[in-house]
Amino acid sequence: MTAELTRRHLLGLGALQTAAALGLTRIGRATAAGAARSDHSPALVIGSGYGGAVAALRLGEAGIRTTVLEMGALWKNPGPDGRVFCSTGAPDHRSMWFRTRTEAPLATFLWLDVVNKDIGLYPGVLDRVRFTGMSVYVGRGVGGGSLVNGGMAVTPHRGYFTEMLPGVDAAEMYGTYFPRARAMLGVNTVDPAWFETTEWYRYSRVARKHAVNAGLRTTFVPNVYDFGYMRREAEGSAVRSALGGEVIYGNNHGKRSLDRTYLAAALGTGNVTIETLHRARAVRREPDGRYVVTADRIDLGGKVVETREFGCDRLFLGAGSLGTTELLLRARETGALPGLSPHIGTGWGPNGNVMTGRAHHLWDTVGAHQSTMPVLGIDDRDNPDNPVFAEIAPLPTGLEHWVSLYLAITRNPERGTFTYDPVTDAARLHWSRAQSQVSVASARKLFDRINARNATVYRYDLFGGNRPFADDFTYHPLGGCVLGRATDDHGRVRGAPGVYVTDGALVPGSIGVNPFVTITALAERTMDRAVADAQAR
Ligand code: FAE
Repeated sequence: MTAELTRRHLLGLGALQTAAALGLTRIGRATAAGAARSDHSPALVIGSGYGGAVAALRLGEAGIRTTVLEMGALWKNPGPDGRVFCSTGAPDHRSMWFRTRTEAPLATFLWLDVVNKDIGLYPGVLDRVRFTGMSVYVGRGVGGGSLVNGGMAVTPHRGYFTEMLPGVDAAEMYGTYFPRARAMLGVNTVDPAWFETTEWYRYSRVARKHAVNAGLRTTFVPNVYDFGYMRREAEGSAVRSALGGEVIYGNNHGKRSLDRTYLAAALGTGNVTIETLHRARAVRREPDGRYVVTADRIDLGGKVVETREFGCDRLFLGAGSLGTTELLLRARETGALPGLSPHIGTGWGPNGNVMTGRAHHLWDTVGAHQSTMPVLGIDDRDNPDNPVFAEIAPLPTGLEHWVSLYLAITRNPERGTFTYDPVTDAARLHWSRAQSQVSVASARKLFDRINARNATVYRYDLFGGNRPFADDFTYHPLGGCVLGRATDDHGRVRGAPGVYVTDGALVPGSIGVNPFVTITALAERTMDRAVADAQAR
């Protein structure tokens, strides 16, 4: 990290803390006393996840004044318990986006309704967006998915990347953009010697043993959680986060989420302002070629307290696969941007996600202590008959439960489509349970083999409906505005000059591994081009 970057990070972190301390919804240069509220910026970014954060930093660095609109909250202020986020074991109003009850991926344990809890309505950090046959988990807040995800930072195999995105120069991606993304995100790996001995990863070692018994290979998975911090947690010299059951409702410590990396650096340029609790809902183009985004500002109860219009010369969409697709689909179908491509809304997929659990023999204990950050995956990606990457996931209940949990990433070629529903003014996903069966069949092939070799069985008590496979939700929504189809090969939206897509909507439904490194690297590539476009004007 260069000195300049460090200085920027510090300045940006200061801006975030100041906004939190003062209870402001606006973060950045406009936080300064007396700064005028400006609703026109040369660049406007929607969303502050991976795509939005990369856009904000690279624009700010280029000296382009930029506003970021984020529908979620800034997560920096501790609650009465002294913590910013709640844990998975004791969720409260901070856990979920305007819900009265949590909707965790695991529905039950031993068929008992002990996982989900009643909560108060609040702009909590995790959302579950429900469509028929598929629901999609997403992060809400300054940092998007980085606030709630498992931190696994995986670079896809080059062959599969090229198959999925043939219009992208792979040499440039693997030589420049993937390394740049990993460095900026702060990717690190667990110390193998510590991994082999710590009680916190016994669950991974047991699952590895069973995979190896079945002739399978495992691989260490890099992560953005600071493993040095995790070791201090284990030694008792640091406050527990990954070792304290924190993950899907946020990590209070240890995780290098985007607010600590890209967004801090973006704010530190002095050119970037983030408007939180602002939900963009419409985009139109003025006769002079500028874009105007209409956004609702909501309060902590979800009530719209103000509707604002933000003008810009260039618009960067980083609202995630669902958010970006919905905004463009609505703009096309309502006639606001009639020239958009018919490909908007197509090419969506859940990255072949399937979750499953296996029950062990009594002697194969997984340990009551489990780190929430996965570090090992079953890597059968090179199997031509059934390529699967299955991360060994934690189930941190604080008790021995003899369960191995997995998130399998299969290569499902099925794709879903979004249409615009004028009655609800929302995008509707067309994805059937039959389409998920392709992923289930692939996961079943892998785990049947592991069960057969270890004389073990599936768990039927975890996902509701006595199902051993959860095929009705995804953590990895991808596509909807696919690179090279809805956009050109550089993320420039066809039919809307000056509009760019920088997020997971660009990836055509599947990438074979956890996606945020790919999303970040593609965003870096898009922003190189976008900044060059801006400077060429
Ligand atoms: P994303 O990070 O979702 O950011 C979009 C942002 O836009 C969010 O902050 C939204 O609140 C905001 N937004 C949406 N609509 C609007 C609007 N209309 N107006 C204003 N703001 C808006 O998008 N991936 C990995 O690679 N490794 C993992 O270990 C991993 N674990 C995961 C665990 C969980 C529980 C979840 C939910 C996801 C996980 N993922 C993981 C997926 C990863 O977080 C996801 O692919 C990225 O966050 C997607 O990045 P985008 O920039 O596309």
